[in-house]
Amino acid sequence: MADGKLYLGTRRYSSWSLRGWLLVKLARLEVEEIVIPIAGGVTAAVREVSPNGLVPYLEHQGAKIWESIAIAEYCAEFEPGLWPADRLTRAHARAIAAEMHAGFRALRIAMPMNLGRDYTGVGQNPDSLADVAHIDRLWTTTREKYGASGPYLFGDVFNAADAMFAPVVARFLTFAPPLSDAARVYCKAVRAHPLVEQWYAQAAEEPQSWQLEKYENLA
Ligand SMILES: N[C@@H](CCC(=O)N[C@@H](CS)C(=O)NCC(=O)O)C(=O)O
Repeated sequence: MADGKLYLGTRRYSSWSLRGWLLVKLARLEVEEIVIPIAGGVTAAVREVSPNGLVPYLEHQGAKIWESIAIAEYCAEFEPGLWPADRLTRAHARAIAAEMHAGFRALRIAMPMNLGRDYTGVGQNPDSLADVAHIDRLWTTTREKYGASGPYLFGDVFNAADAMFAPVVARFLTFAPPLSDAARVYCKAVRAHPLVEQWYAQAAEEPQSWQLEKYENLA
């Protein structure tokens, strides 16, 4: 019996839904997943259920949580390993996760998530490339300092920071902007994570009628 509901948007496109879903799965919350096909702007069905009119939106054991960064903190109450145990390392993880939540707008506009297309070389402009370079540096310096024990940002555990950046990995795989070798290796590791694999597989099964012209013809 489910303890609540997780509202998501079209898996193929909804980068924020991917974050929320990964966090909920990593915390092993038992919720019913409700996928609403998004309209590519304002989706009436999302507005009807979600307090901020956006997905992801989580209802769990009486708690109502929107905004993916708040979902991360809520999930970490059930699975503390979502953040690193060491205080200073945890501070860094929270800082980069929050930076992702707040920023990289140029990248998000120029390279919208689409799990089913190859848009190699599309979406590159000075602002989006500056975001790409900044993220590459963030990943590389984080992995150099904290990631020695494994392939993820903080080593062998795929944590909340990885969940926040997973849709960026998806964008980089679709749009193939210039990346360092270290960033490429990180992208491969995230793509190979079983939950990311599951999300891609479920996205591939969505009805074609959910696809939106504006995201399918960027090239
Ligand atoms: N800041 C929000 C962003 C959520 C967001 O923008 N979600 C998009 C889908 S990726 C959305 O719901 N857009 C409205 C719609 O499609 O109707 C969060 O962190 O959860």
